[in-house]
Amino acid sequence: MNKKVRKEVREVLQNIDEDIWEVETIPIKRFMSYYTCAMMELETKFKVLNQEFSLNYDKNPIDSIKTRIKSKASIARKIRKRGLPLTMDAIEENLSDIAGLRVICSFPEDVYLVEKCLLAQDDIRLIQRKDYIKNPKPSGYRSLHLIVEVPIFLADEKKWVRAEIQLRTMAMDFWASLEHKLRYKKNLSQEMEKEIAEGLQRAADTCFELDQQMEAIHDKVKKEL
Ligand code: 0O2
Repeated sequence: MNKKVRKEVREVLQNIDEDIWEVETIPIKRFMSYYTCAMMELETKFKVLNQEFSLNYDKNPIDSIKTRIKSKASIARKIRKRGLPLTMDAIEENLSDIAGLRVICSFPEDVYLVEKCLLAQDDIRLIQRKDYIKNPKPSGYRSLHLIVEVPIFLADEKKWVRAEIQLRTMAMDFWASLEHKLRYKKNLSQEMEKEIAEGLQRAADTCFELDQQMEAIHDKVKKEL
């Protein structure tokens, strides 16, 4: 087979893969449902923590929780981009963000408090931790990222499933949501892109300062109580 034909065959095979992946077969449905279950387990853990803090300490460290399951098209894109085969084994081994939770906290100290309480639970395995609050990304992005494994209990087995948790303050979330929208605006000149990136970095610093100010006020209020 010459190079061109080989390339064509490979493309056809890849497309067939992708078509099969998009079909809602029972194994694929089951595979995806593991991630939905892990997401639900984790969401409940955060809700329980918030409830407990609200009862015992009269505070709610968590403002809101957003959850999402990565779409199958997006999983296929990511796995292809990494040059991996589109198989359930490869996906399970290499993608950690199929189940995603975003936990929005009131103050920076709450981010670390919620992290500590979660990781203290004996059914949580920490796989990876990236602190983009202490070490922001060049874009200005701040968040605490945790990859964890949580057990899900099925009818006849216990399965450890991975999920990505992004913990951040409301100010960090406000910045990240808008930056995400603006990043997708295309066809900008290089000069304009640079200007926007600088503007976004300044805005990220403003959000950080706002967090610091609010935390300082919060500390004062706490001392008065
Ligand atoms: P989506 O749709 O949000 O899920 P990896 O995730 O392993 O491919 P990486 O870079 O090691 O790659 O992961 P990292 O740094 O932990 O960041 C992954 C996620 O963090 C991103 O997911 C975003 O949600 C968020 N993130 C990281 N950097 C930025 C940033 O500069 N701006 C914004 N708004 N969000 C950011 P995805 O995969 O991009 O997409």
